[in-house]
Amino acid sequence: MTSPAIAQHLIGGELFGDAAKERRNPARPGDVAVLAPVGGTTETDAAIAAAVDAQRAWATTPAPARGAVLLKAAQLLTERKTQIAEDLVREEGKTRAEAEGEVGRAIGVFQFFGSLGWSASGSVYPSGMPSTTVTTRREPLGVVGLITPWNFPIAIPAWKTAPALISGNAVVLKPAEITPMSATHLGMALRDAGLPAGIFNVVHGRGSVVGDALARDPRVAALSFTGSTAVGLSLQQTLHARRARAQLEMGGKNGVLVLDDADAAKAAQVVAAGAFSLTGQACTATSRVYVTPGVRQAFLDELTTLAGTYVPGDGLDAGTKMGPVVSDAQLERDVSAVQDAVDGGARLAYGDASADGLRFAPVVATDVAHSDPIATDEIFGPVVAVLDVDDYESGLAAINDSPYGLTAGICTDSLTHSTDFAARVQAGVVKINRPTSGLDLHVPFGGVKDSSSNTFREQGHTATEFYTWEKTVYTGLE
Ligand code: UN1
Repeated sequence: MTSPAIAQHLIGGELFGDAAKERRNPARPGDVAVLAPVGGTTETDAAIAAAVDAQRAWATTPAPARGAVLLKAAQLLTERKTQIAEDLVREEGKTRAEAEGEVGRAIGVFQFFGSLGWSASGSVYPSGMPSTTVTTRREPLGVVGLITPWNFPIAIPAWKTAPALISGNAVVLKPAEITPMSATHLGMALRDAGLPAGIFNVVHGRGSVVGDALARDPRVAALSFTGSTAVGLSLQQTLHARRARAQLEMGGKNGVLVLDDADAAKAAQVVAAGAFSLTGQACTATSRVYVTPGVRQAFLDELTTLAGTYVPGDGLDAGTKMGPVVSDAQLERDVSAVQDAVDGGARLAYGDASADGLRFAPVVATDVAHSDPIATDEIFGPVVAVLDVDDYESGLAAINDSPYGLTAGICTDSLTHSTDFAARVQAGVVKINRPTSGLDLHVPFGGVKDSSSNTFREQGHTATEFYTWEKTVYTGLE
């Protein structure tokens, strides 16, 4: 049996912490994947203080030199990729291919933002006043807090941290409690890359303690959060009350519309990948599908066949296509969503409400009404509801009739329908003949409605806007 990985706090450049809490591998209950410390307000306060102390010197370091540290961190993550991915599988459960893809994404993120150290970040305007030029500069906010979820335990911290650092901020990260090792790896890579002490800090602990302390502390200028809508909206209240900037990426109930003119097999592949990859544990996952009558049966036949290929197993075993559910609490959500749907009259075209440990096979539910919870509430598991609609317009209306608006998809050969869908669907990301999950790292990402604070986008160049404010400088020339 492999020994446990050791997660630690990183505060003021020091890695430390006792092995207070164990996290077991969701695929193998006997495997203690990680031992981690549990921090509280003392550690959070120390991390914020270290960040405040270090930030000014970092902000005045030339941007290309800041970028060089990020590029070095990318190189170290590349060298350590196999080990990081293995630790990620053991703590989170996803497959090795998914974990390696995720670490690869974190590497790409550091390469992208590291390179931005060389790019222009302000504007030059003609002034309306005589002999004057006007320029703008983007100033860092200072110390920023990051609260990140367990489902992408290294990619999400990376894509919040890199734009914050390249912009000259210092960071305090509170990673999800059940995936402490991935954030520790990120901290070690940044420290070993030569990032000055205090610029990137990691505090492990409970969201209601460490996360709350970050949201309340007046030294923390902004907070970027990815997680549930309930927690996000409550953090927003706290941040709003002290006029701190908030970036919230929250839940989704991502719908796909499959039209008669779609190829049934291709549409099923798009839906299966969106619904069952990552064990359905992505806020971008497909969880409701609307089909028009002419394609319904062929699509369902293809989808149930594909569902059978997602056999839940140990993510470290070669050939495993789908890992286990992350935790007992998540399994309980998955199982009760399916059970309630059956009690409400749904039919299960594939799967059922049972599990073997945390191994839970995909579920395809049909005969579901538009207002049934399985069609309206986020589940975060490999469960997809298939609903009948008469035509394109009623399908579009059904997708839009939701408090969420993160991603949405359409499967069609019609340019007219796909173009109209992209224009009218209420979602931050639209996928045409592609799975709702799976994002490029260099383009904007975010949702609308209850899925997002819908202010600043994550990812790509625009991500730096959240971590900076724009200053306007008038210069008289004579
Ligand atoms: C993806 O679909 O590739 O937590 C990423 C999440 C999202 C990221 C999804 N913030 O699932």
